[in-house]
Amino acid sequence: MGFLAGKRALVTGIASDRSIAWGIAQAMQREGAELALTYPNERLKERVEKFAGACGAQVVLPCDVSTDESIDELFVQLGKHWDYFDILVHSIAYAPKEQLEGDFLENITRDGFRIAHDISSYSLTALAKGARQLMSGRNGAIVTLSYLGAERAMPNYNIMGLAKASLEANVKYLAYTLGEEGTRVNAVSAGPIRTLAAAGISDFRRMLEKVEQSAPLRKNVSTEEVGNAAAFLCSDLASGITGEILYVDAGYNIVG
Ligand code: 0WD
Repeated sequence: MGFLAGKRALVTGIASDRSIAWGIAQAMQREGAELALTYPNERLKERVEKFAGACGAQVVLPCDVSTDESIDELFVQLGKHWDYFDILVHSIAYAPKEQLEGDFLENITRDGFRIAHDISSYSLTALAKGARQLMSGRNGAIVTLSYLGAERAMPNYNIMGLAKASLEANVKYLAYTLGEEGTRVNAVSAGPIRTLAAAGISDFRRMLEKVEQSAPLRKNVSTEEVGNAAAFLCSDLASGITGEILYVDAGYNIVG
């Protein structure tokens, strides 16, 4: 029996078979969880439905985290299928592409700042707010995805570094707030992985090369490795862990 047997997990952020959320969904399914998936727009609907078929998810619902209406509707619709659930996976980030390259000060705009923080950090708060009732009192767990650029200035990551710093603070405040209800909140800080979101970051290839050369394990991590860690964090095996940022980066954060 898997370590997530009997748990229900809502997974956001699957956009392709390279998505970190897909690695997480596969690990959670393997460990016995029942899944529901979301898609952000009509363009991705069919694709996410295929992924749902592949991981046995019976519930597939729209959710664009840029509006409260869409988030409210997600939980109304989810409530028709599930009267409770245990796990929320937040694997969502966005910033306009021109904000993710070159001179940070030259390229940053008020609007770029707002969008990056809204979609990449506030969306976690908003989803946690919407999920609160359905998750309360179940030893539930929320997990999100961060990156080392939250703590260190890195070339091209720019505005997303600020948004990830906000996301990590968000994890701690949510953990503090939801702890009394038995819900734990953690982040996985993943090493670079070539996904659709990563394609928006200028010179991403250099980041991959640097990790491969200098990380203690001399390799880049896979979505499977990130998925396994996220599944663990959301399981009862991690019942003593909350407010934590867990590095799954082949050890890169300890060097340099
Ligand atoms: O190197 C990497 N790939 C790393 C990614 C290293 C460390 C962390 N991360 C983080 C990302 O910042 C993000 O928070 O992992 C998370 C997942 O990203 P990913 O798996 O790398 O990228 P991707 O497969 O593109 O999934 C991100 C998805 C979107 O994909 P697209 O490609 O359509 O932008 O976030 C979702 C969407 O599915 N998304 C939204 N979902 C709902 N509403 C929205 C939105 N408004 N915007 C984006």
